Amino acid sequence: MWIESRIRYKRVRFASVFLPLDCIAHLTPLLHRHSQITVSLTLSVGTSQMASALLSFPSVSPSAASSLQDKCKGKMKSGSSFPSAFFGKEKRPLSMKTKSNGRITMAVAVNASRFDNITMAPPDPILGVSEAFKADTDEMKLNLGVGAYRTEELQPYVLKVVRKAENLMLERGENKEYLPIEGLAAFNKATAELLFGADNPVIHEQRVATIQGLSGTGSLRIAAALIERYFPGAKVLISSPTWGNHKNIFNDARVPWSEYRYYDPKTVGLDFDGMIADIKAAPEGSFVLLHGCAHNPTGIDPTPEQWEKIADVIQEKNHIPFFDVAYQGFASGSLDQDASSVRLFAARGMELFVAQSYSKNLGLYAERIGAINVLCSSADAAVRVKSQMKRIARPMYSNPPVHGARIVANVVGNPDFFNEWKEEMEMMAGRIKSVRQKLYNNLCAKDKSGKDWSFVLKQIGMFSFTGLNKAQSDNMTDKWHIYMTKDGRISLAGLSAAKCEYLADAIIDSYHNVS
Ligand code: KET
Repeated sequence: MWIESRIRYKRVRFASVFLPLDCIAHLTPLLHRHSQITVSLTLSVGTSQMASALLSFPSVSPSAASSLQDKCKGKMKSGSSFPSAFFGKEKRPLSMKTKSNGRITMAVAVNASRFDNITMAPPDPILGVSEAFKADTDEMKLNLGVGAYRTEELQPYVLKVVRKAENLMLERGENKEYLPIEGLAAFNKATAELLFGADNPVIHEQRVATIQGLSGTGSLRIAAALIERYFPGAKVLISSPTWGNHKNIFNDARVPWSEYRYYDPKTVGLDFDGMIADIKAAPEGSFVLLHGCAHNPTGIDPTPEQWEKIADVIQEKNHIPFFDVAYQGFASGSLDQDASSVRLFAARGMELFVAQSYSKNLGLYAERIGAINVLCSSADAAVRVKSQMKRIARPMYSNPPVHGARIVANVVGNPDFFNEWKEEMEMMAGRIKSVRQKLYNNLCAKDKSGKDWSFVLKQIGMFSFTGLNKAQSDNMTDKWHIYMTKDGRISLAGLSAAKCEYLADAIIDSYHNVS
């Protein structure tokens, strides 16, 4: 018996052949291996032979078989049937259609998935590093990938003041009702005041539209959606390099972006002239994404004088500054000092965006607490902007989580807690500074090549941008079990004093012995 077989791959028919029935049986294992292949059989034979043909497909489900029987009713010769014993246990979709000439066509889709065109995504360049670290069993392993603070024992740290605020919340027995779309009012007030300063006129004039966001990332994403909706075609200028997720955020929001020069590998410092030239050259009315403090990944910030000049050119070009403030208080140890860049722009009467995060400075990484603030030129504009941000948030995640918002509101709202927080922040920033110094001392003492390692001390914040290239960074991981991002960034927040010497050895080896 010959059977017309149409073989399809990913819905495209690429073969139509007549095969002997025996051959169909040989096809079955192939179909199992290549689950995307669909074979349609057109049988121009009696139903008993058809039953035999179905035998070749042990994966056809009994329910599908009986539905086939139903559909065949009246179209097949009497006495024919499809015993369910013919069909195996595995469930496979089966459909068939009849043709007027009495030929019966079966399409047997063997485990064909609708997701066949979805390829494997690459691991995340930052969070993927933690996954690889977990899988390493070497006892010297060190995770300097993600920017997350660790104790000297390299353990995650929950701030004492956070524990106190949480205990207070437990005592009060607060409920779990939905928050409004814009988040917790006490949090929104506290976060805008922390950013601009409680006595800043922009607060009293109610010119800041603030909504609680899903930490820094979610807040940036809301702003990106607002730009896409209300500034169609406007470009976002992003520093080169920048935090690995910025481009993803704007890509997903379909906001075009381009880069401005920022880091100069020759001086291991700021390419200030390049930065200014690129901001000047951008189309008028672009958004300029700026790291409020502790630039990630370089650890290089403009000086106060340079900030003034950046503000000048942004104003000149009618651009809109868009600050990402993920490290307020963590860079210098002072909340006010780390907000000075944003305040400088606000004092010029500029309209601007600021995304805030409490992941690092309050150690609330997993609580996903942050905010998006839009400073407008009038209270009326702020009300309208806020209403539109709520409109964006509602279908995205409806309303934000309450726990982290209450922690922030309680810590900032209670003067004792607030002072304790500042002390703990200074302690964390201080520990990072001390391992930075120790790493530098070790690099200088151990490396006899005369290389200038002083950039390690000049950089600020959680990270050091080592200048190691991808091959050298791979060596750090493969040979020394030190996990870091492939752009050469190391998180000093994940380094202990005890591991500084080991890290220095690894950097020196990678720098000199790998090119
Ligand atoms: N902005 C910057 C500059 C930043 O470094 C981070 C996080 C965020 C925003 C967002 O953090 P969130 O937890 O959404 O509030 N950076 C670290 C973690 C990460 O990549 O998600 C990091 O660079 O390691």
